[in-house]
Amino acid sequence: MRRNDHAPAHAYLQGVYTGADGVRSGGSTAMVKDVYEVKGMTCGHCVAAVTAEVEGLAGVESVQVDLASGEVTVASERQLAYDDVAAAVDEAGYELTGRHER
Ligand SMILES: [Cu+2]
Repeated sequence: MRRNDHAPAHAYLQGVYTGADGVRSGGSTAMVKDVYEVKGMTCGHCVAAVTAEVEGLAGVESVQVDLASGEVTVASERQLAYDDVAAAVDEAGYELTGRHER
C-alpha cells in the first residue's frame, strides 16, 4: 500500500532530496559507518522514506542512499542493532537484506 500511494509527491520529494543530497553534514562525531542493503526502492520518494525512518533511529548521524545499488550508508555514534534498522526500513515499506562495514 504505502509504496504505491506516494506517486503524486514525487516532484516535491525529489526536489527536497536533491537539495539535501541525502546527507546531513557538519559537526559529525560518527564512530561507525555501515552499509545496509535495502530491497525495493525505485525512486526518490523511496529514498526519502528510508532516509527519514533510519534518521529517526537513536544515534544516527547521517544517512546516504544510493538508489541504483540499494545501498544505504549510515553513520552513527555506535553500531546500530540490525533489527532496529530492519524495523525502520520495514516501516518505510522496504526490506533490509544485509549489512556490511564500509
Ligand atoms: Cu518510490
